[in-house]
Amino acid sequence: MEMASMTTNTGASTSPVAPHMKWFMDDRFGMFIHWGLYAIPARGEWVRSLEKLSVADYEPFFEEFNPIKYKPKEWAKAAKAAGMKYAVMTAKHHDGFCLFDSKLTDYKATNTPAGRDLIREYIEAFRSEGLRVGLYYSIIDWHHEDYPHFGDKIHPMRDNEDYRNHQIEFDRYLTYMHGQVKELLTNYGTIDVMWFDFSYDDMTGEKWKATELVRMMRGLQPDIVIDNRLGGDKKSAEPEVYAGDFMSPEQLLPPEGVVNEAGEPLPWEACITLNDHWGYCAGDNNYKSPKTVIRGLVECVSKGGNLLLNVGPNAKGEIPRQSLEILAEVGQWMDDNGSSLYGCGPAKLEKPEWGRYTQNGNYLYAHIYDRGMGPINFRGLNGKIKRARLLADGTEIKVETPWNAWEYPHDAFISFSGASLPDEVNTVV
Ligand code: FHN
Repeated sequence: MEMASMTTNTGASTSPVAPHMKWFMDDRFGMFIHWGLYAIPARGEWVRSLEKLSVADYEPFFEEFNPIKYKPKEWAKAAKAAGMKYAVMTAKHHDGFCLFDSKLTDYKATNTPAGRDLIREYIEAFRSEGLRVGLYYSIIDWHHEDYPHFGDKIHPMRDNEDYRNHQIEFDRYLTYMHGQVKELLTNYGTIDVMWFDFSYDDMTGEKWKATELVRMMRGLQPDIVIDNRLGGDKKSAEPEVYAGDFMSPEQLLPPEGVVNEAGEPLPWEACITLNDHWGYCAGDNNYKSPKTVIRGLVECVSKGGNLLLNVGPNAKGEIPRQSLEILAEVGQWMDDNGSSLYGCGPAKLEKPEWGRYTQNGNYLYAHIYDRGMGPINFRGLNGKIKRARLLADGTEIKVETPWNAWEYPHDAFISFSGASLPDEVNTVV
């Protein structure tokens, strides 16, 4: 993918980032959806491996899968109301079950009592609500006969010997895997994100024939955004073709932004669960609060990244009530304050002790967490701000004098909007 220097929202040039990444870096907030047969045992998406379930043990779930309450339009509306701009849904997870009508396997949703192409319905529903659509695709496959297993003990191949001993079959598996990716990029219209999962140990890069795979993908959909989990070194000065378009930290927010060897900022997206599991887990009520989600999203954007927040629908096809309630509250905050995140990135200012800054062109946003009782000192900005307002309701803020945040009822923050910010304040996205 040719690398062209790209101006950010501020008009300032920044490190070379492919033009097709602009929407991704503007939208900032997406919904991750882990759904499949594992929603029936309801003990997370690794249940088959962790409990060493054989093909026969797992088969009943295939025979009974019938999500009668699956209404993807409701999912899309919930994502949109939460302020999410894109989604990524599992087309196939490690158990090999395909939620789409693949012609390359019988192990698919259209052959279960569901009898539906669940991915096609997801894509149509989310697009109709104006969200971009991504697909998660597991390159690990515990079901495919040519993906080497060890009896009924299921775990990915761990070393070259396993790979060498299974080369012939594995090449057949790669033909299958590449073929399914081609189906997904051919039969479902524009796909905005392809989220592969995952390379490990020496099972990386060309072991997946990743160069051939990505070249095929770019031939079909040149502007598709691809994650970094086919392997390779995205931080390298010369990343491999398959090194992907963004880094994908998981269940953590990087301490700083993510940069390459040259110190240039890289696109990144933190994928985080709402409770403790990706796939539906009936007993997991350890949900993050709306405030935790909001502050996590603000932190991502303040460091130049995105947040992909996961929901795990149940076997009936419903997003858990607790998830919906959290998303709705996050959405109320986003209604008032989303402009401080969409199209924004880091401000080239030291992180203030009371919270975080984000910036978009001449608009600087102060996210004030510690409202304490002391006056807030906008260090280095006093006297340089044209106008300051509370985003939630437009209240004027006079920042020339020490600003007493506690005087305002809002847990929000202010937007310094003005014709010109201090010269030293430039955005690096
Ligand atoms: O093994 C998967 C896991 O089930 C889940 O899909 C996460 C999401 O990023 N990725 C892998 C673990 O890193």
